[in-house]
Amino acid sequence: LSLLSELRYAVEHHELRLFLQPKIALDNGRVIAAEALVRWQHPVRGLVPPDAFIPFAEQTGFVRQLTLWMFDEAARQWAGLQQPGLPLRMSINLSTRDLLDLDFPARLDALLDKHQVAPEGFCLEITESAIMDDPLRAEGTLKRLSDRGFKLSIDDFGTGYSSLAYLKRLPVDELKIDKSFVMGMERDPDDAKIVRSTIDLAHNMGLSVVAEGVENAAVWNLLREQNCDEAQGYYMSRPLPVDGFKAWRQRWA
Ligand code: G
Ligand code: G
Ligand code: NA
Ligand code: MN
Repeated sequence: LSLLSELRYAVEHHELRLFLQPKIALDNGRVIAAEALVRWQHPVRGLVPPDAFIPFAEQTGFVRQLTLWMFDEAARQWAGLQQPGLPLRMSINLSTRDLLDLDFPARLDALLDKHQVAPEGFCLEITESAIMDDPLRAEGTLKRLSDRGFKLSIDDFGTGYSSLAYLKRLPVDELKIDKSFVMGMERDPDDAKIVRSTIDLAHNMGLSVVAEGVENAAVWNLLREQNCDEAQGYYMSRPLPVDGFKAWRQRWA
């Protein structure tokens, strides 16, 4: 069986799982968002991590179905994750393929409709490199998504080749500092400078900034001192199945 037919089978037979990892406000410790990350519960191979199939899904174009499955599942779970006075936004990862698909915004609309949820409840994460594959086309899709009310985030910021002049034109709300810089900031002065400058850059452009890859209290504290807005990482929680996430959140609160 080819990997592609196995993946098709996986979607049809409910083998994909949506895991969630919290994004936490550094000033008050509140859980304000959760990033949806896919896992594959394979009947024989066990829980398969996305690195084992996302690159393949991107090459073959299957990733478009995967993104829609993730969005459908996130929208289905959305209401069950809201608490009074504590709205929780869900972040979904997009790929280049989604940005090139002219029907993509309409497909998301249909899923919002199906689950009766609003676009403002979702953040769409896009890597710099996905945008730079076809910047004009990406810009068009991102504008349409932003006009609809979706929040947009630039993922793995600092690792791609986008120019700031170009990013300035995009209707983006958030920058996510790549985890390589965050994980290195305690021991590597260059990483520390990159993190600090990215926080300043984001704020000067009126954007919110998230540090991913926060693995210990020291990094959490450094980021807080530097007025970083949100943190995500193993120090607070690994990506968890939805039930596990809900239980973790009760303990965290
Ligand atoms: O969850 P984990 O850190 O193992 O993810 C590894 C890689 O797979 C990351 O680069 C992450 O962005 C990617 N990934 C995880 N879930 C999704 C998804 O639903 N869609 C896309 N396009 N990428 C994902
Ligand atoms: O590419 P993207 O930024 O979407 O990928 C997020 C990936 O980073 C997920 O696979 C998640 O498991 C991983 N991740 C999240 N927090 C940490 C962390 O603190 N340390 C490390 N090493 N990986 C992390
Ligand atoms: Na991401
Ligand atoms: Mn990232």
